[in-house]
Amino acid sequence: MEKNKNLIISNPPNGVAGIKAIVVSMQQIAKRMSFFKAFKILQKLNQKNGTDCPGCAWPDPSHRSRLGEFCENGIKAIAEEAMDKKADPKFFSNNSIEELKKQSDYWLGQQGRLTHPMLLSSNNTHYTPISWNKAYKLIGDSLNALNSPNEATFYTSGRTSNEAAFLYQLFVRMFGTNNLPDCSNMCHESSGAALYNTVGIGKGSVTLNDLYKAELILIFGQNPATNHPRMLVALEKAKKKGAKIVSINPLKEAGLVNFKNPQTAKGLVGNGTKISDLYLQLKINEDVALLKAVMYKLFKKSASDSTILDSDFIKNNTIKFEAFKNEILSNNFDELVERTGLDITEINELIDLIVPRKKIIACWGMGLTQHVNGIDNIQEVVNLLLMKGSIGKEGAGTCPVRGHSNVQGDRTMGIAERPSKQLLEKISENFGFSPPTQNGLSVVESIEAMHKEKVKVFIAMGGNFLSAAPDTNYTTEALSKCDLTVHISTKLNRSHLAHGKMGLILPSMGRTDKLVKNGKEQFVTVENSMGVVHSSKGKLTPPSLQVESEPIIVANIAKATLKKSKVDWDFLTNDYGNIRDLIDKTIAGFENYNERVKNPVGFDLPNGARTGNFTTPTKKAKFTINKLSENNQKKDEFIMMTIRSHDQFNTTVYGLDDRYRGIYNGRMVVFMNPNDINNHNLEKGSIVSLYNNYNNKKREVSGFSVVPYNIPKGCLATYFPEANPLVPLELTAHISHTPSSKSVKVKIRK
Ligand SMILES: Nc1nc2c(c(=O)[nH]1)N[C@H]1C(S)=C(S)[C@@H](COP(=O)(O)OP(=O)(O)OC[C@H]3O[C@@H](n4cnc5c(=O)[nH]c(N)nc54)[C@H](O)[C@@H]3O)O[C@H]1N2
Ligand SMILES: Nc1nc2c(c(=O)[nH]1)N[C@H]1C(S)=C(S)[C@@H](COP(=O)(O)OP(=O)(O)OC[C@H]3O[C@@H](n4cnc5c(=O)[nH]c(N)nc54)[C@H](O)[C@@H]3O)O[C@H]1N2
Ligand SMILES: [Mo]
Repeated sequence: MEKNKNLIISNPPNGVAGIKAIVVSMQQIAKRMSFFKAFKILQKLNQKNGTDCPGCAWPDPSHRSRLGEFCENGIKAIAEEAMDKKADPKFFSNNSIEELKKQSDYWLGQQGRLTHPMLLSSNNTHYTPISWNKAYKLIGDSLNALNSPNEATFYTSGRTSNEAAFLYQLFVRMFGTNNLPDCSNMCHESSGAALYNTVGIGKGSVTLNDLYKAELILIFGQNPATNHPRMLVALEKAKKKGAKIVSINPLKEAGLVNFKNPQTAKGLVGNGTKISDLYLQLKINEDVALLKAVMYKLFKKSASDSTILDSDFIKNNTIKFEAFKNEILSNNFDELVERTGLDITEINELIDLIVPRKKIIACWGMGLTQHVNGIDNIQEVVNLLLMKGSIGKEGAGTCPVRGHSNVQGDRTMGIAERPSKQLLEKISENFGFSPPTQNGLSVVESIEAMHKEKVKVFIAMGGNFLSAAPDTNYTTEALSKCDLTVHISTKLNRSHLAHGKMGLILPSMGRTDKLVKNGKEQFVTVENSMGVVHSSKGKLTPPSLQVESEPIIVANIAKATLKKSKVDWDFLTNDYGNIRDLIDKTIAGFENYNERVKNPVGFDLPNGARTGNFTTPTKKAKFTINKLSENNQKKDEFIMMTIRSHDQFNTTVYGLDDRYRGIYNGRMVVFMNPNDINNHNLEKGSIVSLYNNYNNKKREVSGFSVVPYNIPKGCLATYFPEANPLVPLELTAHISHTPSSKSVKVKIRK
């Protein structure tokens, strides 16, 4: 078969950022908006009292760079959200659904901001304009026609503000269901569940200040140069203060090798900072084996050196230590090492770094959470920290690096399909109704229920459910079986094309849009990855007068649906401070919300694990026993991870390059070890199909170009969402139900 002539495969660089990052950012802006508009928003981006970057959830330092407190990918997020082009009613009349389906995700995104509410009525070929009032009535009537509130499901993506999220969950519970799946289900759910079980809070424990004080930082399964670029600034600072950094990742990610800080003059012209002191390229999903091997050796060494483990901490602050220790020592060390694919000397180097240090931070991303044993991965990381007494004190602790800019806040506001008893009690107390107590549906469960026609109305507050979810073909079928699908969105995406019998697109404001209500400029609030809550105010004129804010859309859906409601929805949306007053009364940690959020740097939410006051039932942290991954890869099978390129934000594709991996002008690629390429009689650029047969269902994608890459043998990497048709819906993590999109077994053929 012919090769893809447009695709350029080159050697990945030895480091990231520098002047090139600034050049690329400027090009992205030039393509999408005027420099005047860009300047207006960028000078306020992530500044105190400014606009929170809609991109990732990395926190802002207390001192903000005057050169600009943002990164290349933040600029791309802004340029994409605030682009001048518009997908208006004329665009929809010129393009049928069938025509739009043929276009790429990149093309769909480049058509511009949505400007008007649009309806796809039964059997129509095009979306056509509908008034807001008619749209709200259609939603209210459709919800009220259901046999039970559980026949509707209400998705949330992590850019939604605290105010919108709080109103949304309140409305959904007043309507009568806990069907509140959200993007966390596909993301850090495993972190939340594992941390809650072991240290009593489903969030990370560290602050930026802790990172600067750490002696050792372990980075598992994360690619910060692309996904949290400003984390590299913090890592550089930590290094300057003496921290050692270890990266544990099957891929050699350039940003974890060397970083030239574009926020400093030195970073622009100098050699940059070496980030990782040690880089362990283990096989996909063998983190538990590595951790067990390390802890095995720590126990052996501690027999003759009592300073290695923190015995006082273990004795006073933890439970189940003996059982854990026995399990670790029951392993065969050599077998563990063998599984990792690493050399024993590399593992010994890691052990040598851990032995003398007590202030250890573990950071992680999707490389740990998106596996069947996602919870085991994270609990095993916690075990290591507990052994060393590395939690609940300065410079030490857990650092799950969250995805969307407010994904953590949405959960705090009650977007949860399995809500806590406390939350339901507070809602009942404050709003005079009994919220449903039965657990609701997660993302995967919602897809199954839609497919079985048990859920008939699907409503999404942001996101791109279809492209983000696993098993694309099955999920398309599931959505198309609904009576009504509703998307509250800023931009056109593939989910709008996988509509139910009727489909609605409701155009929403984004983080950069300015909102004035009754002559008063409104702001919203968000929570970053380290539990700091702060305000965010948009600066730009919204793309059309028809575009509405998320809280107002929720309030109007509630008014059109709920026959009697004790909540005065108009009062709440007349001034967002009124919503915050309700949050203040309902959600723990938000006392005096409106006052405290006036602080330009925001305020910290309570975090027991941070101070060593574990909020578990026993008030102690818990050691756990965790399973190794199921290691039954057949001879011709590969384990495939699905990851992000440098030019995308989840399903939003900014461009076709992945500069830090040497790929230009194409996304349909499969990264492969050169030995595997030879053994399969393939070569650089060969076009292949990837397929599997999980649960006797045939799944296949084709047209992928082979890229020789520094990746362990037997492992592959592809981009999400292109490879999502291969991710089996049923293959999910224990307890958290997170799709296992980092360990998909596949076979390859020409
Ligand atoms: N620009 C940009 N920023 C983003 C996003 C984006 O798409 N674009 N997405 C946002 C969201 S929602 C999220 S959740 C985060 C995602 O941020 P990341 O978690 O950094 O995202 P991934 O690209 O999925 O990369 C996961 C990393 O895990 C590694 N990995 C895969 N399998 C394993 C394994 O078994 N073990 C180990 N140790 N490593 C493994 C991969 O090589 C890769 O480096 O970023 C957020 N920020
Ligand atoms: N195979 C595979 N699948 C994955 C992953 C993976 O690593 N591999 N990662 C998973 C992860 S970590 C996540 S978080 C999910 C992401 O899943 P989602 O959160 O569903 O996806 P996004 O791509 O972030 O959503 C983009 C859309 O959100 C809308 N949008 C953007 N900003 C706003 C806003 O301010 N308001 C509103 N109302 N709408 C807005 C736009 O219309 C845009 O098209 O994907 C998951 N899927
Ligand atoms: Mo995510």
